[in-house]
Amino acid sequence: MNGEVSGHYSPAVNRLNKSEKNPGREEDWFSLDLRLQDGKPLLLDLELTPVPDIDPELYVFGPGMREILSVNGLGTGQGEALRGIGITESGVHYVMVAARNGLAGCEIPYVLSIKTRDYDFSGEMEPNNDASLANIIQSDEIAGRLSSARDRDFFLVKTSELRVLRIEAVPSPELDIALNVYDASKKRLYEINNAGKGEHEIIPNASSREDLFIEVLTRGAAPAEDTSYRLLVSSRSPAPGFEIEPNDTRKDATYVQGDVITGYSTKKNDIDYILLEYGGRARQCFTVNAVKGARLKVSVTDPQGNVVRSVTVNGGAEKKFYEMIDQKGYLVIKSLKENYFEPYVINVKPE
Ligand SMILES: [Ca+2]
Ligand SMILES: [Ca+2]
Ligand SMILES: [Ca+2]
Ligand SMILES: [Ca+2]
Repeated sequence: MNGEVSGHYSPAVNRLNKSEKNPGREEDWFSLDLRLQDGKPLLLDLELTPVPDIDPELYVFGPGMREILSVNGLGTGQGEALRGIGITESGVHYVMVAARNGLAGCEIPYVLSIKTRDYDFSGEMEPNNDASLANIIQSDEIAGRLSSARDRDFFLVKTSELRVLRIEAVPSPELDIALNVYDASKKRLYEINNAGKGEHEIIPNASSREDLFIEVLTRGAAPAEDTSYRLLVSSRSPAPGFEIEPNDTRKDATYVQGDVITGYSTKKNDIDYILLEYGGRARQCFTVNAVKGARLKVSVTDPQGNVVRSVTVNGGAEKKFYEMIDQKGYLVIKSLKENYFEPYVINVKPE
């Protein structure tokens, strides 16, 4: 269904409103009888035009007067919008419009636009403001919107085997976007806020054997008008020679066989431990290629993890050094300056 209704923020005290929270408040209620086809969810989009001196509130209730979502607080003389509200059961739904700043009325009417569309996994479904309400990711690109500075959008990546995920958030030009990633027990694994307004945030290689939650949020002030974003999530199997995060400590080191090691600045100040093991004493030649824009400090350790040599490599350059490994040792790659988009490559060969 698509349509528009209009109404007034009436100046009168509504004596019929006996609610404890807002006694006497003038509220405009609209009912929508929404029917799902074969149980498939619908998305409801609501837009309320601004009216001078009015700070509006917008509510959506489902069958049984269950509150689904509400929005307020953008300010006096502002409109409100709720987009992508998930309708998951058939029945009569209600939309309520009220003025937050008391009972002051206005001659100018508001217009409320009401639209529904099919939920096809290419967009978010609100409410999704905590992990228990996360939208399951079933598409490699999802369009979303941060409807206020407080909006949080959670997405769930389902997996039961080791997968390496590339997660990228692409905001509209005025939006300062940030990402958090949580494991299945809601422990935070990544808190990513490297870039500014309008710039991508990226986690190039988050690894997990179990479900992961991605939270999209803004760290900025109340977002400007266009608060849309795209979330790109792709996943692959782990590749030989590739680091597996988390590997920031010796005990979590990625064990690498073969002579090519590839890894990313996965986050700011990332540390990657790589375990090397040989049958005996082996003098190895290390060739480090840092990607443009990055700066890496690469260290080799003894079997106990004590650093025996360090080199710093700047982006676009290659550095070569030799070191003896006695049975085993670690390569420790510290990101001093990050390029999240492309990996570093280290070749290890017997001299
Ligand atoms: Ca949202
Ligand atoms: Ca949300
Ligand atoms: Ca890394
Ligand atoms: Ca790491």
